[in-house]
Amino acid sequence: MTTLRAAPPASGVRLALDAARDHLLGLQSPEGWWKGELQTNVTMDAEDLLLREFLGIRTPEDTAEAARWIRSEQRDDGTWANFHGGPGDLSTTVEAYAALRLAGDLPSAPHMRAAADFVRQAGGIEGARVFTRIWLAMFGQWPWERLPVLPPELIFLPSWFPLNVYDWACWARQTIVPLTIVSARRPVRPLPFGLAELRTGRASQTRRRPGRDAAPSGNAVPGWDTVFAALDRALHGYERRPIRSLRRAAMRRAAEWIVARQELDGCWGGIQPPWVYSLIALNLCGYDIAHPVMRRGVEGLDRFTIRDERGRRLEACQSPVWDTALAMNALLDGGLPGGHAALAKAAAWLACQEIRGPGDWTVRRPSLPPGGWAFEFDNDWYPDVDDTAETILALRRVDHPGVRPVIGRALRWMTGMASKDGGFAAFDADNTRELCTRLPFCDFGAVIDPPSADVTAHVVEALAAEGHAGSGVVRRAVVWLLKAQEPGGSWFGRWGANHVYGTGAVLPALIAAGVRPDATCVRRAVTWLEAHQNGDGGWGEDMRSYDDPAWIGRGESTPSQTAWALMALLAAGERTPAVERGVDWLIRRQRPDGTWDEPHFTGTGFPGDFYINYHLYRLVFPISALGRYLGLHDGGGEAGAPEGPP
Ligand code: R19
Repeated sequence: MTTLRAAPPASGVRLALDAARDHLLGLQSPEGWWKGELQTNVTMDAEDLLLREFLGIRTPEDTAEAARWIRSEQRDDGTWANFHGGPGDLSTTVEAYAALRLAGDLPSAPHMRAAADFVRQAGGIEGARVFTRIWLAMFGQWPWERLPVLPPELIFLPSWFPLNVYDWACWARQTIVPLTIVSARRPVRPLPFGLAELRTGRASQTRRRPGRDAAPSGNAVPGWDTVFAALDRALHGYERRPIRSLRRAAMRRAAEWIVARQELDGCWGGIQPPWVYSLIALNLCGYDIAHPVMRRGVEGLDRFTIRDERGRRLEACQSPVWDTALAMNALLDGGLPGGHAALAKAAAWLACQEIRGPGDWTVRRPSLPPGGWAFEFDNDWYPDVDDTAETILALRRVDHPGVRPVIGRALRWMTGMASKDGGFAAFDADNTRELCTRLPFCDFGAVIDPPSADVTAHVVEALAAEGHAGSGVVRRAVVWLLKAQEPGGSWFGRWGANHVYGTGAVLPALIAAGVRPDATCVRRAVTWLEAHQNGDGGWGEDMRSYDDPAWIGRGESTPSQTAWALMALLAAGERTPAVERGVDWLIRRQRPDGTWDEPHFTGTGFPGDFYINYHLYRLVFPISALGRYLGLHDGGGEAGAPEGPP
């Protein structure tokens, strides 16, 4: 198994690290933050055109540029995928096709014909996700009658009642509230073309997703599908004759709920789905395009738009806080002194981004004072525990006066966000109502936000670094993590791909919390990592691992995943040939300009459904791994660090 290759000489590692560090320093914004592109899939761009068509603001220039991008992402088999190298995705291909039809591409063109062939063979519009069919319904290409109903009256359910809006994960909540308005109004704004070539003519079946819906797991409640199918029929009946005054009040309340949650930059929740559906819902409630709320919303989209030689594309979300925290941790791991000007500037920027007010999380934790950070520039209603943990880890290492009170509030908020079972989720505490996942409406993406191993690990790491390793909160979180370990020794990765990410997060956290490197749980994880190292010395795990267990721990080596595995092994005290080969892989694959290529997506939005290529991951994680490797190597990292500004 182990090839006999000498350990990479420390001087080579240092050179690689310095080049990477310089590259990262060069990417910092004048304001102090870092932000890499957040690349996802063409549903963003297709839906942007459909949104503009719906609102009557679609221009020929935007259309041509977006179409150019969408065409450039089509693969040879005529399909569009949700991640690099992934299989063609039915819903994504339907949406891309519809957008290209808007742009004037003819069904007879070879690339369109190939796409339509795939769509029909993969189940047609009838088999596409609910979101896709809602888009088509808005343009008269799918009957509203044949979509699951979610009535706006949902907004009146009190927060203790099952399926009330606070039972839903925040991203689903913000998406569903506007969609209840849209599906109550059932708008149809016809297109000058049809999409008959994408139909199979068969009845639509509920979209089944491998690994989640197929075989009900132990705690799934049998019979709910039947119950919800009956409920859906009843709601369709109600939809025909709603109680007029109740419906009017519900629409008004839902619209107010939405308007109250618009952020300063015009977005909703910092993410694309709530943003576009909120614009559509408010438009249907009578907000015309000149209304300040609408104008700010549409103009805000512009700041999420990237334009380059391949055309125009939209980011699903932007990650400045996350990227800044990761970049700072990487630079510090890589030996930059805590007093370096770049770090001071970043720390000052992060301190300004602190969330100082209540949000939707307050519903479940009403007496918890605010603190912490969101992922984005503007998302004050939805700070998250993951960003807060990583930001604490970064700020505490920087010599900057004035960050201590910010860290104190963040620690208090983060600690208060523990779920009842001792684990931590991203945006809410105790957001675990499985019932939400059973609704026929919910055939795409996670709709609840239960604790995950990766977020729990980041919290443990931050609390331990701050001297709370012995606290009850950390002890319960560690027990949660130990229970979550897979039989094979790894941990599932909720927000990164996949078991390599989970294990890469958990091992450093357990060690920081005082678990000994020779503990059985650590040894089992080390064994799992070593068993999944590729022959080339790197690590990689394909997104298909979320649907097919045969892919767990398997995939082409990537820089970020190799770095995660290395950080786990280094935390466990490993100084083995496996580590040397991993470090060697990073050094050999580094580009002359100091960064790495990473076409593979290694970030997870929703297991099975939505994936992210965070463009800074290829750089920040290798820097951390190499820096930690050298630190161990030298017995306490004194990497020659430049002083002063970059
Ligand atoms: C760790 C830090 N994180 C905890 C934050 C990660 C944020 C990733 C950006 C997510 O952007 C989104 C969010 C939601 C959606 C949806 C969606 C799916 C199902 C429903 Br119901 C509603 C919306 C689709 O695309 C998205 C992108 C890294």
